[in-house]
Amino acid sequence: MENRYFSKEETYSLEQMRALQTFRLIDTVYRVYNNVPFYRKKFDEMGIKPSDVKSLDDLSRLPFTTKQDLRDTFPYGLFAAPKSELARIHASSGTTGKQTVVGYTKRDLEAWGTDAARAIVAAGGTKEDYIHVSYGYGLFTGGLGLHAGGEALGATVIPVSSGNTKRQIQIIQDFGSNIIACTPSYALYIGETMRDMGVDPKSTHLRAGIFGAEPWTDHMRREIEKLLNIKAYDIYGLSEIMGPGVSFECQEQSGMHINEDQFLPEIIDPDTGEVLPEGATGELVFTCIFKEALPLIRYRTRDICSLSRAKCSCGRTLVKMSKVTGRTDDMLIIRGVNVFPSQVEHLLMELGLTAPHYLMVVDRVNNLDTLQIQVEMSDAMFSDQVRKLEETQRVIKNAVLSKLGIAADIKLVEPKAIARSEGKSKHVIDNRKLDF
Ligand code: DLL
Repeated sequence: MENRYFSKEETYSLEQMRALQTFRLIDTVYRVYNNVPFYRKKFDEMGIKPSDVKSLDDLSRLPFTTKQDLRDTFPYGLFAAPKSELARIHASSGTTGKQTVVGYTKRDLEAWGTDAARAIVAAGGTKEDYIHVSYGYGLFTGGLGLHAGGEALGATVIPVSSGNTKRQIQIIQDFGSNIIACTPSYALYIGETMRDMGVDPKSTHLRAGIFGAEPWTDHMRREIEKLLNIKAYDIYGLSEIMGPGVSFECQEQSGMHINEDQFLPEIIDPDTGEVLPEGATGELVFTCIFKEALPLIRYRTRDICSLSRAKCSCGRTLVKMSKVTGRTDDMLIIRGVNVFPSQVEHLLMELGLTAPHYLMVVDRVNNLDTLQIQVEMSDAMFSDQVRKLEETQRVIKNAVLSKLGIAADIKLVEPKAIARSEGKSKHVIDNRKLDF
């Protein structure tokens, strides 16, 4: 197998990596203590001075950061760089309508380009390739993240963005796309559409795909590989830490190498916060050690996985994380969009048109996620004319689309139709069966 890497750090010895990480961790701790009042207060409360952090072993003494902390300091409270240094803002879904805002300096954007370029190279990409980016462009980090990776590599980027599947296929054929980047479910959909259109995947120049932003299984991988006649690679990331490219798969296709020269990973017990040993399954936590604008300390991703330092046949020494098999919270990822049930509840309360009882039914039809939201009518509404009910449905549908960014089918159901529960109420039925 060909051994090619984008950066020297990918094959550092453990000793070299530890030395770099230690230096960067210490630098980061001073940076946040001096520039972010939130961290200074937390450190002071815990009696930690930046000078106390001398080695990687001191990491576990530092406080955690959560999505709630980002929300409480909305929009820029955790930023460690002055406004004049910011080069870009992105955002991801929040739990109650408010987005989580993240920022980058010029150096951060370059580092991100490096992260994504490493992923493209690990998927066999070279500067000769056409990189077809079908992740959405905009506040979502997918499109611009892979775009930066392609440019950093010196490849040719085709910034198609998502949607209009037939056009995607036309572009693959006409422009000679070699590597496609999108969500795995969209890749399946493109493959199926290609088949329905009678386009032979072997007649295209597609060779590989870089798929992430949502959980997917090895079964889906095989389906995609067959339908598109490519090798399919996983890529992981989250806006709070960087975006796509926090970790990426190599030719071995067994777990994702974490760019640990930039992001220090830990696995913790989500209930106790205790750090777990290598190989244990738990919640993934990251400390950004090479970020200027938003260097989060021990950020709790809520993603469940495990870490491994087993030798990899690709030659990279970067620690690997397993596929993400679940979350410790109730966040759903529907067609690549992060959705919290509490957002739906919040929105229904805000509209005040119906009772606040609802049930989200998620499914996968023809390889595309579908969302139906069943909303209970109030007793008063029950006698309303059909036209009025249709209007209510339309208003809710539009609000879900504009606030949550997702198209949903709204079904009004009779008062008391949604089962009440004595304990935690059940707001979601997820029929997509992802067996890991
Ligand atoms: O989804 C960034 C991204 C874009 C990653 C394109 C890969 C490709 P957010 O919108 O902030 O960022 O969502 C982050 O998505 O905490 C995971 O729960 C989930 N996620 C991302 N990648 C994967 C993956 C982008 N490969 C959240 N497998 C994360 C499973 C993933 N889940």
